[in-house]
Amino acid sequence: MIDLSRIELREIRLKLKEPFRISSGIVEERRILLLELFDADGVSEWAECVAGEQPNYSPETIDTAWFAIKEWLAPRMLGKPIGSPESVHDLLERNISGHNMAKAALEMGSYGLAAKKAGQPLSLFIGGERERVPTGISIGIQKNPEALVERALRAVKDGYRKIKLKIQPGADVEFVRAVRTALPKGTELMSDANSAYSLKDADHLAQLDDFGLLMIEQPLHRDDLVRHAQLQKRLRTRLCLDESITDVARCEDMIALQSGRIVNIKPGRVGGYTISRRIHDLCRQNNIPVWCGGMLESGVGRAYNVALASLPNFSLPGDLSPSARYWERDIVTPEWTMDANGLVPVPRSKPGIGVDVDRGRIDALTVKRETLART
Ligand code: OSB
Ligand code: MG
Repeated sequence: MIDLSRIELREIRLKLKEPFRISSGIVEERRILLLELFDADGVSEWAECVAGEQPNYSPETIDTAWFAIKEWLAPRMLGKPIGSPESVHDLLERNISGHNMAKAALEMGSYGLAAKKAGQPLSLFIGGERERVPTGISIGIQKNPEALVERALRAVKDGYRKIKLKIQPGADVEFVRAVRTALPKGTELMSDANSAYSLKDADHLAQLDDFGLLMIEQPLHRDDLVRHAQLQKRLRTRLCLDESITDVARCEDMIALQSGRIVNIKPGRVGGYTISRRIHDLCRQNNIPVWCGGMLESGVGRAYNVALASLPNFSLPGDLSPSARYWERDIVTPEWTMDANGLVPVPRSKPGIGVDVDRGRIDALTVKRETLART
């Protein structure tokens, strides 16, 4: 049981080592919303809201999430004993549509807190089985194919199990060809368009079939499930949906319509762990592989992704790169690491999220702070 006495929200700024460009926008410095959930028993745990700076990937941003948490979501939880974190999703969903990332931050934080109170590591608490999770890297759009090849080769040398190339019109077929030619044979390669294309581009995208990609992620708009199905019929390469899968029903639609054959599960995008789990189970029943996506999280959000990816049907490498891929220094100890085989260890001994937050460093990075308490 959890019983939240207060929630602290803060925004920290954390500069990426290198700007990250996707088809819909670029980020150089993350504005990260961290939450600290305090239980009436005195136990506390950290959580992260994965909403971005701009409403490009999804309609949410850090600012809309802050507002939604403060005005609508936190008041539903504060000062009301909650039997199990599994009930938080329904509690937050009733008559509040959208705002999945804001909901997910509280919902996953409830799992983190409940795990800590139960004296269990988060991965075991949710039924995770893997002790290490295989990891890929997501490489942003570069100014030319040479720059992309250089980064992809470095990533293979580092041990990453899957190389994902961000693409957009004008930076696609020739960029992917250059990387495929340069990489060792058999390297798992894929691309992610973040909705940059339309069905008119089907013939153009079919050129990517030559490169034996593991999948093409989200070529069309998030609402285009029918059009994704039409596109899938014209491609040999499997489509994977990311932005489109915002709940279990959208995943059922994807399966019924054959809009895609693989799902990228981001717990933030679907409102948290409960729905991630249902999507995971639905996909397992339908032989759809899933993998855990990322949103350039700090070490706190990463803890939740790594724990989720330890569930059994996460059969493909996730976007779960180690701390050093993103930051000069992460905000957690120990930092997230990856071994030479591209495996990230899942914390399996410490209760809760499994990493400590460096409070002095967080304080120094904080630009905004607010305490929400029961009114
Ligand atoms: O589409 O998967 C995406 C980052 C921000 C927004 C959308 C996406 C991404 C990534 C980053 O690909 C993956 C990571 O966190 O390493
Ligand atoms: Mg994606």
